[in-house]
Amino acid sequence: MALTLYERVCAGNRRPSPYCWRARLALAHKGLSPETRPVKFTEGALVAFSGQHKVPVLGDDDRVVSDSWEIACYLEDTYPEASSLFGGAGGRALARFINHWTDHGLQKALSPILVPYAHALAMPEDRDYYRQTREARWGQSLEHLAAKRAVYLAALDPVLEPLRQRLAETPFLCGEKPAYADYLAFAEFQWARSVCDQDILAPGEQAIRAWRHCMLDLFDGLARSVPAFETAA
Ligand SMILES: N[C@@H](CCC(=O)N[C@@H](CS)C(=O)NCC(=O)O)C(=O)O
Repeated sequence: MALTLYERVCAGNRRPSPYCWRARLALAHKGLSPETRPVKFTEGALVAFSGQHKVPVLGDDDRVVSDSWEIACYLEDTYPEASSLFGGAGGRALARFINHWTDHGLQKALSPILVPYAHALAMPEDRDYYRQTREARWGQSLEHLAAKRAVYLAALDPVLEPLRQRLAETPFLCGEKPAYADYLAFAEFQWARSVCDQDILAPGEQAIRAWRHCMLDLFDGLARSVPAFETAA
């Protein structure tokens, strides 16, 4: 079996992509260690064999899967004997809901805070592309976004409330042990840790902090094993 994960790489070998962290953690959950292939923002052609240009892309012998959700479902269905990512059909449906909340809630709130930092840590040859695409997406300059950091941090606060509430109840979103919903939300914090030297959590954010530390320790410290800003942990 030859498993290959194509994932985003930035300056200093940083691995900031939350989508790629979803896949990395899902693979680790299944006890699988892929070979990783770094892909710069301007190297989308490297994964064109998957029929699109985004990462993550998983190669499993002659099978190719793109999109983090498709990868999670592929792993769950192809490696059913390993620990479950979802815990059954109902769990899969709820994990998909958390996927949508992460994309349209958590990530949407974090992006205007993190994008200016991510630009500074993109590969030098990727920076123009990153600036152009992100400024088009946000309809304003990166400098404008950076100047409004405090506003965006205040807007993040209520978005974190479901995490706060749930993590005050059990150590992980999925209960006593982590599973895919945890990887979905945690992957966003991996992005923060990878690019941002400022702590995005308020000092009193105990439950989310404790969860992040547990998540960083999983799989022999897989999420700690990449270059990052400890100040943001
Ligand atoms: N829905 C996809 C989204 C994948 C995605 O947007 N990946 C980013 C990782 S940085 C990407 O490749 N972006 C390409 C770009 O910004 O040009 C998934 O869940 O995997």
